[in-house]
Amino acid sequence: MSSPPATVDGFVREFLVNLNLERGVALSSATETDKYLALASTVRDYLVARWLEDQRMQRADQSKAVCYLSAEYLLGRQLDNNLLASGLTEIATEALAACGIDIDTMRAHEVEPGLGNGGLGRLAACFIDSLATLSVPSIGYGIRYEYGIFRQVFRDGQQVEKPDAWLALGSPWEFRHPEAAQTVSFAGHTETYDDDGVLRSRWVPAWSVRAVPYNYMVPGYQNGRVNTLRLWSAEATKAFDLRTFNSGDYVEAVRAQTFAENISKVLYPEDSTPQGKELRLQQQYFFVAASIADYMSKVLPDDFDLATLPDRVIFQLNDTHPVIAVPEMMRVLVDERKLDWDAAWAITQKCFAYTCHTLLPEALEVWSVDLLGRLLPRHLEIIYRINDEFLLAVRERFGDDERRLRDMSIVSENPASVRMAYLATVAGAKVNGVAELHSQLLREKVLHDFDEMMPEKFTNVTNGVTPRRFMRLANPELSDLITAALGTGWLTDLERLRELESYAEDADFRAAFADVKAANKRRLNEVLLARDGFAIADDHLLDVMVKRLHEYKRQMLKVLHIVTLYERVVSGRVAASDLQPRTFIFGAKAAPGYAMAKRVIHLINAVGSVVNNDPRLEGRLKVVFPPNYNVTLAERVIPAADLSEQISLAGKEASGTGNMKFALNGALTIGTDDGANVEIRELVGDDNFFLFGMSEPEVEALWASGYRPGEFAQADDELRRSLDLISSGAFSGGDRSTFEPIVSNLLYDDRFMVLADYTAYIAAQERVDAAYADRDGWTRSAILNVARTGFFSSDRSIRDYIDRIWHAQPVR
Ligand code: AZC
Repeated sequence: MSSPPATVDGFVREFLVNLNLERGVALSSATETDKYLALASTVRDYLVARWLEDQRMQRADQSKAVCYLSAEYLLGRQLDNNLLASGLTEIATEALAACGIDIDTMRAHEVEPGLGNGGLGRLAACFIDSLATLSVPSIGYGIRYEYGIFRQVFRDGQQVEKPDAWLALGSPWEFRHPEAAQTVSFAGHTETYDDDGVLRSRWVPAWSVRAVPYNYMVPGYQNGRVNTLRLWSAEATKAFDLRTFNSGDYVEAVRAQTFAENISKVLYPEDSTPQGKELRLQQQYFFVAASIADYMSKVLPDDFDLATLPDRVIFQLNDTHPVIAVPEMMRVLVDERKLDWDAAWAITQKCFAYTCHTLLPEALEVWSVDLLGRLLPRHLEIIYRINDEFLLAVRERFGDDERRLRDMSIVSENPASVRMAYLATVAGAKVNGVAELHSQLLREKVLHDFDEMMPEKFTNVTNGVTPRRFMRLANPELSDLITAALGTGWLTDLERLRELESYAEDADFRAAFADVKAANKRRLNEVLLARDGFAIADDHLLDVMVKRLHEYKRQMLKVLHIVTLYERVVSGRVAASDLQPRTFIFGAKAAPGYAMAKRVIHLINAVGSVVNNDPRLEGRLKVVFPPNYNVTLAERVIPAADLSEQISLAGKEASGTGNMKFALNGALTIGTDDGANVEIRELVGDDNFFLFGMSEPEVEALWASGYRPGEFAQADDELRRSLDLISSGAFSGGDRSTFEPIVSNLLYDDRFMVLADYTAYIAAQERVDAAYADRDGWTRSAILNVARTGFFSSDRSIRDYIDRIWHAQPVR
């Protein structure tokens, strides 16, 4: 098959055909939705031929493929990315103009698929972009949630969650393939049977659902490569339907259908704090079982020698969510393909690798033996056997070290549960953290015993972000400025940004760079005015903290900074005219069940409404908290930012990826020595980064010596005044109880040591003000941030995965 001609006329013709034949409307009567859907189909038409060809090659080719297993893909809008990748942006713009349509209204019409919570899901989206751009044969597997991450609204300053009906306008980027459905089973019991003289186990499930794939094209950046993202949707099986319909119980049949379809209904909105819900385990097994069956049946030839499977595929486990794939692979190999256990285990251990994204113990998934046994009885048996054999190996190596055996057991006692991170570590060929410090702490702390036993498994791959979306699309003016200086090619070879270093010394370039920043602020102003009615003043330093709301990320430290500045003025110690004008932007969703995080959201809004309306501040401080921070908003906020807030307690943020996006767009970072901040600071240099706070070893030492947050409040007058102001009801209409739990938590518990880092943080913010006063010097630093952070392209991350873990080769 061939693509439509890549000309304006060709595009117009294809667009009108789609409008007429797919939407059944004429241009004169088409709605915005009709036009948007026809436009999306048109862009798709240009990509399909390459896509089919790449799928054919992948089947024919013997090269190794990467199957990225992730429960989340936080894709963001697709239209612009697909236009850019296919090189059609200009043609499409002109073609639509010829039809009287402004392409920007089409862009704005798209609802982003929010099929992820935050960093982990967005990382997966960056990775599939880079895999395609590097021409690595790969498939992304995941879940097509009918409802993605909830839409956040504020009522009286408090978060309210609304369902995210992202499919309501239709989803033009997907192809449903019912003929490629897989059956996924659950529950029931296991039994042994005599298979021609061999005693084997098998699973007799109680119920099953149909997993229907929806395929999405993942185009590489202007390289003609189109990979696949395959998201599974749950439907009731035919057999199930028939049986109940035949029994005449219509209502029961429909209920059964709803039950099955619940599995892919909604994304769990917990980021880093899994709830151990049965439906979540169903989701996890549902998508990995379908993905493994899909890969084995659709991609591999029928006569395939399973012993060579590790030469053909690596399944990358994006955190613990897909780890049930390990016993599933064993079940397929042993029970279905009848391999003996040792041969199957040897294969399995080479086919999986595991990425850990956290250090918080509460974020490591654990499933109760009881639940696993009920839902996946055969898998539980397999896990027990894997564990028994593993503990034998531990005993062989370390003797009867009961402490070690207990601490390393995949199955823990009281309550009996399965530690999925341990299962992944035992099964995986490699285990990686997502930034240098994180990988080091993983080895030293979370998985210390495993590192002692099998150090060769552990490696690091520092995260990255796609420069196509987060530079070229989000910041077209900066991209043009860079291209004018360096020529083309840097978008796929981001280390070339280094060549900008000399431009930092060029006054004209600095002026042009500052103009771009100013233009991005004006554009953000327009977006926020239209979206939420907020205005951003041109002359304010734009200080941004956008990320999930979590105590370890320490939005409270940012709040205390704002309250401190406010208190200085209202108490008369500082004149408003002496403040550096600043606008603080927050963006953050809280998990619906996370009470403290929701209180902090309430407090930010409350502080904002007081600060923004107090005439004594003369408009010099402004707090802006647009609700429903998502990828689309990130693409507007990040390019406008001057200051990037990366202020987690050292040792808690595995990597961060927002930190990279800000630096690449010329914001300076104020941050702790945590996650990838460490690597950003090493690259940009101390002069271009505002470091503050305790290092991870200092945090440990303070814990060990007995942390008493109250002592820090006693020692810093301004800290005490700020906490008192919050307690006094100044931000809650005089009500002292509203924010009391936040203040007491800080004074008496403060797990994330906000008070211990407060003084250093305020001092660092003063250094920020001083630096910003020299605007030209600031711009110079901003340019150096861009020039020196090309390392954080997700293309580099993917190359590291290839070299250190996958050993798969790009196919051109
Ligand atoms: C996040 C980490 O918190 C963040 O630091 C990292 O940048 C990101 O993954 C990508 O690696 N983790 C999660 O979102 N979720 C879990 C379960 O860790």
